[in-house]
Amino acid sequence: MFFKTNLSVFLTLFLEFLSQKSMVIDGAIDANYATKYSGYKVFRAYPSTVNQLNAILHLNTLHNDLDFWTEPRLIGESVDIMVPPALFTGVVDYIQDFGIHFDIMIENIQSLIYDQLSERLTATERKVRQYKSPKDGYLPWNKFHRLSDIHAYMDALASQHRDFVKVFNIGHSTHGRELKVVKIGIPLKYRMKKPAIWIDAGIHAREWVAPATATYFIHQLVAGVARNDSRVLSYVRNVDWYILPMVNPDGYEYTHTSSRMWRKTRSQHSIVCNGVDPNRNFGFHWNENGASDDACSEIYAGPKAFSEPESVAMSQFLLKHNDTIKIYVTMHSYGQYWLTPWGFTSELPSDYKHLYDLAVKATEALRRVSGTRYKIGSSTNVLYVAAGGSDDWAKGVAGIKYSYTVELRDRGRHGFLLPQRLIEPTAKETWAAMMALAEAIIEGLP
Ligand code: 0X9
Ligand code: ZN
Repeated sequence: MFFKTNLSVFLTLFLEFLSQKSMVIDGAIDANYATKYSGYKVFRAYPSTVNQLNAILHLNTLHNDLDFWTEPRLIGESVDIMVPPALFTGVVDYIQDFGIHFDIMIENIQSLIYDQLSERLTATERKVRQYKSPKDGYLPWNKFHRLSDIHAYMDALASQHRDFVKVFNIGHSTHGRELKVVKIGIPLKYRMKKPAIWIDAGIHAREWVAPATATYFIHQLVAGVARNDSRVLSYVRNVDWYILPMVNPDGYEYTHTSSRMWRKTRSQHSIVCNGVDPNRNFGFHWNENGASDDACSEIYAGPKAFSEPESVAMSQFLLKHNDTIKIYVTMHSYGQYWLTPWGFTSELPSDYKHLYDLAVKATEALRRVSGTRYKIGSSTNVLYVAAGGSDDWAKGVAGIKYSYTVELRDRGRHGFLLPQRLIEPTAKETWAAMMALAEAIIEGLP
């Protein structure tokens, strides 16, 4: 019933391989972008016995076109699976044969993709956009933006606020796109060092709300200083903020032009399938549990640790600044989890209590904004085992004590296809969590 690859997929990928360019600017949208996911559904399965859990685990190995949005882990915990129309009957039969209960969470992925992009702007918003653009330092949070706009926005802020905003490039993606970091902080006298917070987003291409949220943080910091907000002034006087809103720009652009549900990078280590999961590519317990050797898998760890220029650039920067960076935050979606290391083992780090206490402060501040609840715990214990993640590396190798993966909204109603109207509420509450982190640094972390 299930075949691993088919000829047309192979040919498309091979043609893409032949036409790969070293430098790619914003690409045009493919003709089939609007129809590619027609009829795709998301199933939520509830394995309730060992046998059923094993059946779901086995299903995950049967066909690469079944995209597990969450990994099977424990009896009683749900698993979200995106199923193409051609596999629909086969999957229903399979799940029913094992007596597994399931719901259909998303009836038609393509119509959610359409809804996500077609939400209308108000007349005022349209008017504002006529004379304000990212190049003027304006980026509205009711829209998902292309990479060129995000970068233009960062550059504009740096040139408008030279005294406390700096933008620099820490490397390039496989296709030659810049990995732009913004540093926001009012310098101390004699160029003395201060504690810093690192925030990155967009390591997984399809998790669009994460980079959007990162740019919202940039806005909050810059606008807060511009209006002399005493709280924000204290955050930028006492803390330096390094923000990399787009770790995986090739993948992100690909989700805008070719395949909305793409997760990985766009490198080619095999002629059959592209891309490495950058969050399995970091060199700490690399390619152990929860990662794959199969280039066609969504959790492909790569041919070796740090095979991807994106993970190399980020890790080198973190190592260079690990004397000042006190907190590492990497933003993903979805699920509303505030995760601590470890992701490679179910054992907890010895200082877990400190990490947990700070996570409580952050998620309580977040919840006070509009009631959104987060679950806190170690990645392996709360989600699933997955080695080679950036969070584990940041703690285990770079020695950054407070390392977190934040899985933003929602809990599966829209999954990766969060509507544009929810960008701002998501970003706003998460910004409250970031302020709590800064305050904790200022008060003194254990
Ligand atoms: O699987 C992942 O990489 C993350 N979840 S996601 O749905 N955004 O893909 C969780 C990563 C947690 N950290 C580690 N496992 N190290
Ligand atoms: Zn992710």
